[in-house]
Amino acid sequence: MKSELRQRDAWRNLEEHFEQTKGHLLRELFANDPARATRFSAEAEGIYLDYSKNRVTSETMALLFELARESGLETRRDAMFKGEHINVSEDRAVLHIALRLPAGASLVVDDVDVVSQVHDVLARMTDFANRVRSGDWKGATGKPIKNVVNVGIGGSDLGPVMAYEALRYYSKRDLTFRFVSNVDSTDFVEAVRDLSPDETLFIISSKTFTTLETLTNAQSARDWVTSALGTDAVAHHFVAVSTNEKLVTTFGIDTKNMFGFWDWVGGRYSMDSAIGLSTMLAIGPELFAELLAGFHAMDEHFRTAPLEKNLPVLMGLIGLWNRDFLGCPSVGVMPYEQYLKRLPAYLQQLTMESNGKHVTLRGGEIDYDTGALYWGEPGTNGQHSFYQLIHQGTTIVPVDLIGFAQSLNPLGRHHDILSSNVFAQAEALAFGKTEEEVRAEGTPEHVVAHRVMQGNRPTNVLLCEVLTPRLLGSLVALYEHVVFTQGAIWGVDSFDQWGVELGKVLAVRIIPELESSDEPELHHDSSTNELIKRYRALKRNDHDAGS
Ligand code: G6Q
Repeated sequence: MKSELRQRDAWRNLEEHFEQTKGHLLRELFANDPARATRFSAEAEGIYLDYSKNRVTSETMALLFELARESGLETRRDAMFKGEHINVSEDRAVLHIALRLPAGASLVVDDVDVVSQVHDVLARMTDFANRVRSGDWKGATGKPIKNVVNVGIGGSDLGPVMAYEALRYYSKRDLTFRFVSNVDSTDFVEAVRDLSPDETLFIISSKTFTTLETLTNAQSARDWVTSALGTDAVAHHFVAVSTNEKLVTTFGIDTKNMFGFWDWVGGRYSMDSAIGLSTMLAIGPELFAELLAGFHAMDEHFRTAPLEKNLPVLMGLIGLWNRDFLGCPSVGVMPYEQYLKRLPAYLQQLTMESNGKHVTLRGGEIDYDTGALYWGEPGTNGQHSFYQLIHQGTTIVPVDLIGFAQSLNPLGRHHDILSSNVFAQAEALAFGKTEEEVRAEGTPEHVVAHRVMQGNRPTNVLLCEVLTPRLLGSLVALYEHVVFTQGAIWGVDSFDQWGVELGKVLAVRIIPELESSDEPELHHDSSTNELIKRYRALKRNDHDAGS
């Protein structure tokens, strides 16, 4: 029997509609409707979204809005904003939206006003950031802090790194920022090799304070500091961001140097919580407040704008149409802004950890496609490598092209050259080049087929004025709510991540097998056993013993 979603009238109508319209070409759709660009565009919070170069008609959009309504998107959205426990598999509220509510607002969840909690932590972060930035906070030898190293992984790393890179233009340049995430010792060693312990502050960022990678790196950081400065130095050189007071204390960080958050903030939705402490240290509390204001403005847009003009809803629905009806397995995100170079990696976690699910909220098996693969690189670099496949490959890859009208570092003609590529790529992907056009250029017959570009390849263009902290907040919130929109329709729990657990558990079992000085008895499958034996032999530099 088909799933609930596939039995919905709107879904069935969309299937039928797809069959009738799948031969439509963007060339024809544009030729037949001179107002297409204005009809299929929307704007909010400084982001102009042109979705006209997607394979949709007014009817497609109407059916998609119907699907959203039939699937209860608005009810589920309102439930999130009210703090209901919509993360069912973990029985938690999902309240990253509360992290950016202005002071004075109120949101009572499970009998607690979370907004005042949020602003208490923000006030402590502000005080701390001001002390470090002014040089008032001193290291163990009395020197001010010059270097900040965030130690965290996944949601406790990708947001901080992305935001630091994105807002580097606005950052305090006499502070150096490093981010250590990988348990590969190279990450830590390279991050600190040119730093002095007495001028370095570590932020240990871990929601649970149980994550093996982060605790291993934190321990190495602690050893690095204490071997140079003694144990008392920990209080001057370590702060923690976590929900777990007990384990922070056990690690040796005083809770007065701890910044808390709450179980209702998912890791991948936490860059605007205390996990953003490194961001606040980099750009200062005032610009951090602007970042939060940008998030909040997009939240309000998502909460109140009619679906037909609602940016996250529009992008979410188009993504779903491309995924489930056109059958596109991936989405490329290409920011034409060098400062956003880590945005694709950030969005990869946000989207794929949230919607890479194969069961519904109630545990039913899913018989349609959910989360697409997200990937990307800043433009124009990607154009000189993988764009070939996007233009002429056998897989259709819908692309989000993110452009800005102004550069933060204007230099000669650079910015117009960069931006021309945003528009040119969208144009080329949509309209391609026909056989006749290729021939008309005098192309020798044997290369005509090679030079034909089918076109009809979907893009969204997001055009903004200039990258500011506020704009970054709105842009990230836009994608958060795109994920929400799709998750609500697919009926999945976008806020858990059980899929990452098994590998972690198995690794913990394997660690002693790699470390043991005696040859361990291995009880895995033959492949895993052989790999472990070979690793142990190579580790001893005993090349014959592996097989
Ligand atoms: C994000 C995930 C995951 C998490 C990391 C780090 O949504 O839950 O990426 O952020 O595993 O977890 P800790 O912050 O608890 O160390």
